[in-house]
Amino acid sequence: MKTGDKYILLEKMSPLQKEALEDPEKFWGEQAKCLDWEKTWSKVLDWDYPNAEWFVGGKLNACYNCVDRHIKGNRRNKAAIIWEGEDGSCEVLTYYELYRQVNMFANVLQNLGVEKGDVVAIYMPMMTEAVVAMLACARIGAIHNTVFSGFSSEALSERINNSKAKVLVSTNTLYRRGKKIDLKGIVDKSALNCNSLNNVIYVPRGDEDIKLSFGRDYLWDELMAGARSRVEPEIMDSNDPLFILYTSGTTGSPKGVVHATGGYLTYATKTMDWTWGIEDTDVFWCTADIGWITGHSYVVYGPLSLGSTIVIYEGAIDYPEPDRLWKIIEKHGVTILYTAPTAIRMLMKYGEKWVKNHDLSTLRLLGTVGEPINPRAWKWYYSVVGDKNCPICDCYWQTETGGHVIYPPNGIQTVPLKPGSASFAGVGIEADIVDKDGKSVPPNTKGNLIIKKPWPGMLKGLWNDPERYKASYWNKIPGVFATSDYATKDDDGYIWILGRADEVLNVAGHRIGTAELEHELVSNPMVAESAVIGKPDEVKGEVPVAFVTLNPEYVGRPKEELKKELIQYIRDTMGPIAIPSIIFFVSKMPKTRSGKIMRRILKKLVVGEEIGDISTLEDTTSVDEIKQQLKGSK
Ligand code: 6R9
Repeated sequence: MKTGDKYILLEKMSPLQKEALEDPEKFWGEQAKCLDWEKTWSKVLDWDYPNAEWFVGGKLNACYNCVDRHIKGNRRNKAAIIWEGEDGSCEVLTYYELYRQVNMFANVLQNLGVEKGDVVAIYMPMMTEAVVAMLACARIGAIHNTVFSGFSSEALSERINNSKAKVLVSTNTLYRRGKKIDLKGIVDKSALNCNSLNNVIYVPRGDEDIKLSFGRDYLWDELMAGARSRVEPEIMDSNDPLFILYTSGTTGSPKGVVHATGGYLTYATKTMDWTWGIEDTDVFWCTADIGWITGHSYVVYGPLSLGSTIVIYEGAIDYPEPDRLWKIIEKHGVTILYTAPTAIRMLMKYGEKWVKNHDLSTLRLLGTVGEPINPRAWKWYYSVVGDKNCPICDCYWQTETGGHVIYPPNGIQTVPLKPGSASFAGVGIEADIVDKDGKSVPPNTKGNLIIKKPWPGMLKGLWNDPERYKASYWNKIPGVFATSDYATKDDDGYIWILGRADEVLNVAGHRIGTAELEHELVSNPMVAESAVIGKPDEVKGEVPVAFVTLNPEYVGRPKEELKKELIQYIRDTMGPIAIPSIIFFVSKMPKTRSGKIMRRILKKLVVGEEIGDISTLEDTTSVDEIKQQLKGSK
């Protein structure tokens, strides 16, 4: 049914998409003019498979584009950031104020010896200073490496060490659900294992004294007090790295995804506009944390490059009451809300009354990202939250794609929506669904989602690991970019994402590598072997379930005690988001004769599906044992 594709190309494609696919280089060359360039490129794309260089020879500065150019125009006094703390306190930063802070912090970094090409780690919750720190890095050509503030000290050290970060920007305390979390304690522990790290800067939060380690630690406010108020933006090559962001892969260690300046910023800016059709009066609230890619492209770079007003909220969206999110929308007049299905499902559980008590009439668009949205949550979002007035923009993309790749382009044309489908490939994206040999599959058939040609938001590579870059994205299905997601196309050409094709779980929209979690489990002395699978969950989409065999000396110990210890261990080593929802202690794993653990069988047992033929198993009694345990756990 090749005509299926043609139908979409002819009927549903916007003139912009036609232009983009007919002559990509001409098209992207035109689009890149949305940025201010210090020097125009000599070539739009240099494609040396699998390495792409975008806007070759072009020079620009990302911070200049997100800040300076707006204060020169009429956005000088426009709100850039509306920040709200969990305790209800608010702060508004105009573009001029943002400009001042970014300049001063850029100078602070310079004074600590940070130079172009150095890496600066940022381990902060949602505070304005986190955005300031990112932009200040971009201003002086330093590469930021943001680490989600819910990660453990070990995860932080691993990311600092792998990127050889020189400076870390953090805070002493994180507020979550009214509780204080001692971030400084985590940083102190982590810093002990980081040789490259010279300095830590703390933004003080709360009124406790912060014990500083002499010669290493500084307070943000004190350094800012002595900083110059103007730092010229460093003129960067379009292909210089802008940031590194670590994400879970199929093997043990996280992958350091690198995005380069010109291509990434062009793509973040354009997709921001194509998706939402940004207007100057919009108040855009993307609830993602800056520790994830969504926080990079659609909290910081996309909106600020367009001179938008963003909302940043520090705490939990259902604290102190389930209507906190709705309250914030009402209070700040949010026009576009961009959040995750897991958040929608959680808020839906609290019930409609919490929504209906608030005037949400400012909303004009609603977005979702991070995982497939189930039609029930979609419909609730559409009718209860949006009052049937706001299209739902289901945006599919990845850390690696830099920006949305499958999404309804509200800023350009309206497409009829189908609950649960992210609709069509975005402007300039040639996506397809193929079998393992790269052959297109017919409509309504499950296949691998791939992208055929490079696009400006595509990752530049993996930090210091060109081989892994090739193997992870370009060698799976030769010649094309493999997303590692399964998808299908329906008869109307709508794309439906079916979830990860690799061993990566999607827990509440966060990527967790099963291999990474298994690796941590077996590094605990109690554990001999481990296998992790994902179990569907009503709110989080998916939760990790761990199977563990114990080392002989621990076999007799009470299971509850062991469980508690292992949970604490995972909390410390990976952070709370990776904690398994169930841990099964088994005496043996179901394995093939060649000794491979059959995770497929474990998964079927947990979700209650027929396990089918188990003749390849070495010892089928392992399955009976697990069945017994599952009965007991119900
Ligand atoms: C942006 C982000 C990427 C993985 C991706 C896919 C899943 C993201 C989705 C979606 C269905 C959507 N995903 N958006 N699945 N519909 N709208 O989440 O990046 O953290 O790298 O995760 O998330 O499985 O491969 P990242």
